Amino acid sequence: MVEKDKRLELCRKLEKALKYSRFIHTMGVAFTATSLAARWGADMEKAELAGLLHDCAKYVPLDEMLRLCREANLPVSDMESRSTALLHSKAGSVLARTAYGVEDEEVLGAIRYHTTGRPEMTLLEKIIFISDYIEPGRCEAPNLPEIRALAFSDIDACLLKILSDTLSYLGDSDKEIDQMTQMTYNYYKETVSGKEEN
Ligand code: DGI
Ligand code: FE
Ligand code: FE
Repeated sequence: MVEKDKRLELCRKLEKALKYSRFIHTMGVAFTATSLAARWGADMEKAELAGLLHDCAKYVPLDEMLRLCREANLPVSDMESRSTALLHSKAGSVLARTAYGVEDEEVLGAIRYHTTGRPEMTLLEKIIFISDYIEPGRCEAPNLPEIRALAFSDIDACLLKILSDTLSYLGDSDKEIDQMTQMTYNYYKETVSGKEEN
């Protein structure tokens, strides 16, 4: 687990950077991520750290997010350049490094891909993506009891269900679908159904 003093300092800093409701969500993600890490054999300290920091850039203004990504040489798509809802994850991975001193690439990757996922996610990336969706404070998404159970029984099937429900939700609300979200869904649709056929 994250060392005690470091964890206290990090939580204090996040409490100031986030709205109270977002801070509580963050604690829920960190807690859920450590539970999933214990279940699936991932590094619990990395899971906790990535969970704590995943939304660290949530309230950074869009122009500042763009500057962070530009300075870190991270490419930003057209759609991302218009949306803090999408860009906060990529910008968050930069801020985690520059403002919170995180150097671990696995942790930074889990922050970077927590909104859209990506094909061939690492175990830690899957854990943060899923924890963000199922932490105890989340209650609006459909199928949560089924998805929460799947998170502990079949992690890839869980991932696919979240991606499929997210695409349905975005389609129903006439929201533009990010290329990476679609690519992630396509990839896991193939791998999960491929597994079922064997
Ligand atoms: O930051 P959180 O609210 O905890 O959750 P998040 O980072 O998963 O998602 C932020 C928002 O991004 C959420 O409202 C869903 C949205 N999102 C994810 N994929 C796409 C998307 N929005 C659009 N327009 N297109 C996507 O492909
Ligand atoms: Fe987020
Ligand atoms: Fe989140």
